[in-house]
Amino acid sequence: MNRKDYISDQEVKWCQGCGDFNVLKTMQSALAKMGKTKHNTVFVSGIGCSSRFPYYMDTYGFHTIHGRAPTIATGIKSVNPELDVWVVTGDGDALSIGGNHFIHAIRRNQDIKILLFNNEIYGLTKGQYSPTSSQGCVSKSTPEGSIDYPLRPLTIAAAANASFIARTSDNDPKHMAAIFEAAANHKGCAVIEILQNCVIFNDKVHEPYNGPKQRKENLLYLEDKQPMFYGTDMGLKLSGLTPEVTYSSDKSVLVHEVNTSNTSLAYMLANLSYPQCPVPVGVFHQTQRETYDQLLDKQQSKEKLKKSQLMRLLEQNSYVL
Ligand SMILES: Cc1ncc(C[n+]2csc(CCOP(=O)(O)OP(=O)(O)O)c2C)c(N)n1
Ligand code: SF4
Repeated sequence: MNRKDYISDQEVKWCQGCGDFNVLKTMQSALAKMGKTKHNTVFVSGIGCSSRFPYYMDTYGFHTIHGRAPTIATGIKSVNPELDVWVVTGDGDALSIGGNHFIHAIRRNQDIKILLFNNEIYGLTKGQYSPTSSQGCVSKSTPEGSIDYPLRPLTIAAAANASFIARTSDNDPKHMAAIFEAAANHKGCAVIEILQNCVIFNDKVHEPYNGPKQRKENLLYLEDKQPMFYGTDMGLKLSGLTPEVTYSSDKSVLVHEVNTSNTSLAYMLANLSYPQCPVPVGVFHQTQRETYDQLLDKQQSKEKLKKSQLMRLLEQNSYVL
């Protein structure tokens, strides 16, 4: 298998230069590298530019209804646990109209991988602000600048106890591919925020930290069991319960732990924002617990057993009450 095997015959309708192209290419290559079969792979999306993704993958796909992709994906995985189920959603799709669905799919730990394309704007509808837009964001619906406090998507994932939480960037295919692979190998609900550029309505919104020249100084590359160093000589520590930047020579620089018993560390990392702090990328959190499809299967097997015992009893023709 190679990338070409995953390219569909559909004309790609994203704007030239849109960050979605890189995500698409990277996913196609990653699936080929992992040897994933097309007939066992499905992409489920909601509504938005990013949600056109399933058309462009030569796998199974379902372009569903606004905000409901995680729920439909939950159903798909429940009835066909053999499938690798990926959800594609935008910051508007997942966090405005779909906020509720996003939370509940995560808390159930259904074995689906949610790719949240965060461009901090509604792209498809031509540039209204979204729940992740920063304060001051001037958009079609906030001509005087947004006064809302933005949501940080991975704080929601941590609050809903996601078993896999990660962040990557559309302009770093190598990093993206590694995260996609880690998510694919995870059994449980994976939430991956992709910092994505909407070249038309919110161009360069992430550039101050993920631009090719800026990322070395401003991204914190998380590595399990490694100190949280970033930039030339900086690190992250806790002062009481508050994260604080410090020099890398400081002995109290935090050491990252991916597999923690709860999502508190992931929540703290997900809440960091530039320019006060670096922007973490990589795997924030990963734990293992039974998934929704496994629990459902167990429950149904028990029910089937009960039913078959009852049927046997009934077929005996005589029984004592
Ligand atoms: C029920 C309903 N409400 C509103 C819309 C309009 N609408 C379409 S896509 C969208 C948001 C898209 O933004 P996002 O999820 O961030 O995706 P992007 O286009 O940026 O990839 C909205 C509000 C709709 N299609 N259906
Ligand atoms: S409007 Fe923005 S997000 Fe949508 S295709 Fe164009 S560049 Fe991409």
